[in-house]
Amino acid sequence: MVINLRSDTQTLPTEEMLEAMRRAPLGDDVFGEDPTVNRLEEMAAARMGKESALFVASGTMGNLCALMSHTHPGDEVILEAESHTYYYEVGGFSALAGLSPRFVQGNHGIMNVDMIKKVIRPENIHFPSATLLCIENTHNRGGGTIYPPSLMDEIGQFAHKEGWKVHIDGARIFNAAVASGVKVKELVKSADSVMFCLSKGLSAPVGSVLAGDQNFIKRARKVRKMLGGGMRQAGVIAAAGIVALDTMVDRLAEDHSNARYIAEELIKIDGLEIDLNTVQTNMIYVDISALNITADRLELLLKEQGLLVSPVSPYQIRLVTNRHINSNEAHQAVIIIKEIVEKVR
Ligand code: TLP
Repeated sequence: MVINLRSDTQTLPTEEMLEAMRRAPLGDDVFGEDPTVNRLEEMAAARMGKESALFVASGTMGNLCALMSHTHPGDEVILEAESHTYYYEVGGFSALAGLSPRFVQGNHGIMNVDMIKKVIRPENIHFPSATLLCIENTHNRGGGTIYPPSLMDEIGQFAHKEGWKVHIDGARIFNAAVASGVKVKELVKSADSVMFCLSKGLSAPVGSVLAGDQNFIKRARKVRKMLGGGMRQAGVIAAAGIVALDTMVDRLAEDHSNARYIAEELIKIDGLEIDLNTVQTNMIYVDISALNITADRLELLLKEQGLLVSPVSPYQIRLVTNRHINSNEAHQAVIIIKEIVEKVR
């Protein structure tokens, strides 16, 4: 048996999703005629409390559509220094959106208004004009950390006063909502747009959604087409997304408690460092600097024992709980890690 803690992106569709995919009424979504896509977009817009929504192939595509729809080439985009958009999206913000980045160093990915104020530059002929602020909630490289709802509002209001638009990379916004006991709508109300993924903890095989006001989504729909994301009978995958929204949100709490359990057990092992404060949702970042091996080597040793994890820097691994991991497997994962660490220490 393999225990896969590499990412919640690795989750497989449920039987109910596969059945829904088989039965989904279909049409050409480029013509706006796929009833299943339309239904998912309406559902998603309602959940996000926004006027409109757009089904996209991936989180990366959703973020890029947002960036390109909010800005013009040459503008400055304000990003957290470890944000996914900067770190893992192949530099699309610069290569395709033509944006110049300005970084804010957050606290485990979480920015506040003072931190943002520090990077603001006055209007000057030498500087690009900032037009967009991006917030990642939960913050992946921060450890799956959550923005307190009031902080989201404070930052949103501040950004709007500065004349910037606000986009949320909410790939895991439902994890944030479940962990903080607040409706997603509340978390995103001060943002102009939000992208969330159906294909992570929610277990759909493919797809993300971008939500915002009607004009914004109209522009984003065109950008999506330009990027090759006009997916025709996309209802076949949107159907799984509908089931994901209907059935997979509340159970994220189970992933969070399994992550907490794993983290609390792993910190008891000599040679492993975890900042427990950052274990707020379904991720555990483990620092292995005290061991004599690299994260790549540890990944390999764990794989030989049937445990899959992700190296995320030379001496750091990441574990992500998901619906294929129950409490027994969480326990098993701890035992495997303990045995290997004791061998290499
Ligand atoms: N994250 C993946 C990898 O790309 C690192 C993962 O395994 O965590 N925003 C955030 C915050 C994400 O974590 C991800 C994916 C995305 C956007 C992009 O989503 P996809 O993979 O659908 O393009």
